[in-house]
Amino acid sequence: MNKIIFLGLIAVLFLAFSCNTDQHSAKKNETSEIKKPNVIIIYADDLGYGDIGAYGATALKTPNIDMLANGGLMFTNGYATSATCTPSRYAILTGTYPWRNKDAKILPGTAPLLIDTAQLTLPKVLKSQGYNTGIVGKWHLGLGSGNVDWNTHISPGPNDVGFDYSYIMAATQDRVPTVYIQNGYVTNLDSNDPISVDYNENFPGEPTGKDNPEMLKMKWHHGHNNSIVNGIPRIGYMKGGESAKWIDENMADTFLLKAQQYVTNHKENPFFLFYALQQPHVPRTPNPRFVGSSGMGPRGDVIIEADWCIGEFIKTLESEGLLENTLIILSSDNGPVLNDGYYDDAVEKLGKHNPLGPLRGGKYSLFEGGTRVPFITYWKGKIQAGKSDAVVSQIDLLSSLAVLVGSDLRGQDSKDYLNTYLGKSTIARDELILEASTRTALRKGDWILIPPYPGPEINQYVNIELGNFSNYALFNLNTDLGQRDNLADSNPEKLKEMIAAYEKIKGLEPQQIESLELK
Ligand code: NG6
Ligand code: CA
Repeated sequence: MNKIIFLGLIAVLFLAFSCNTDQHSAKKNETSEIKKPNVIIIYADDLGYGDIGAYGATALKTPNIDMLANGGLMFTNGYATSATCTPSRYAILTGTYPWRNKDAKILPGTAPLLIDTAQLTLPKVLKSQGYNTGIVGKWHLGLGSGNVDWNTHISPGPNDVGFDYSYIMAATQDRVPTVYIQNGYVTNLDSNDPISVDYNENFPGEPTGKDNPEMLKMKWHHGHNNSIVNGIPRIGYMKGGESAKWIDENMADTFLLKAQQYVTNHKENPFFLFYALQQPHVPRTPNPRFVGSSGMGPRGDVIIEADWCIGEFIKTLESEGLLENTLIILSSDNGPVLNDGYYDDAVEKLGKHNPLGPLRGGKYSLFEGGTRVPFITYWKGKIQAGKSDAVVSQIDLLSSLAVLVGSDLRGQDSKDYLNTYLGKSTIARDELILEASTRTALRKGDWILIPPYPGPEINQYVNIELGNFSNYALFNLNTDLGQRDNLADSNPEKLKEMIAAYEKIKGLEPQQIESLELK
């Protein structure tokens, strides 16, 4: 009797197993026939809403970005989560609002990794669906877990939060260490000339921008007066690593080449590439090929250079036959700034160009100019060319791309707007928290609520209006895109509704609401 049951069980198991393998192979055939699309995010640094031809710039020519904008979907209400870099990058990669993480602010080059290695990230989502994942360019999300030794394997870093391949600069072009790091190792490092980095104290005998102006080829305006690398004074002190130091004027070409190589090496299988351009962040160091190309000095020249890089990169996708199966998303991490710490003629040679377009504020600002950025989706043959006024945010890319690649994973604050990104729907994000250096505002429909914050109205150094008000400010973007008309007093009903919505998202207690109102 027992034997019969046993044999029966074996038969059932055998059937179940063979059925399962049949299903499995059917599924495998299906997926190998329809190859999953590649996903590429091209992420500029400090590129303004008005810096691109398609968005209205006439003095600056950006034909390659315009090709993406005119041949794809150009969003006029696309947002970075924040008006500075680190928090925006944190949000696009984690789908979590940066104000939930108290450390998500502009980081020094020695900061530990900001993203928890256990946290869900966009590259992890794609990896879970069989994608190879790569990042080339600016990181600025911290490395290691404190006291990084730059002379050995640097970890945790991008390769521990979902990227299979990384070729990065640690922080910004104006911060040390001024070296490239490939999969956790500083490239071209001579072990006899080890790197030391300190953000508090200089190393004995090392020149600085402050004390050695005669050594500078670019002068500092504010900050940026610590170690000198390639004649450019930086933020932070660095010693050693001579052979590993980057050449600023070659940075664009270097990142482009690595991005192209990544594509070529991974073209056979689905891949995700985060191509994080360093332009037009300071110090602006166009390759000699681009010097003078804009007539606007280095800031304009590096935008022309970035546009060229994007053109070359697209040519690679084209020649590899990948354009029809690749979704390209182009955006910027925050709004524009002219003088961000160096004398580089950005203000003096601006002429009629307006990097903000119709917006108010700029980088560091709670006004629209801080967070509303160029935002383009392009997919040859799949996305119909057009313009979209739908409110979209980079924070939603994680969950939307999860849907694209067939994953059930979702980010904490990230929602699925895939069809909006693909132009199949006009559904917009209903509520969006905007952030500028830990201050936050709310966009809901056409309305913007800016809570009261202490501090100056203008950052005098960069000459940007920050959006600090002594009381709640309310704007209607439909009638007042430039945010000149504060409707808080004349529209108390709307103000109340917006405050309630804001507090609900931010999760503040009622007492905190009162104290904010009284400020
Ligand atoms: C600021 C720097 C600015 C820029 C910014 C980061 C000074 C005075 N200013 O602290 O030059 O580096 O940090 O920019 O040091 S971001 O785009 O990476 O957020
Ligand atoms: Ca930036």
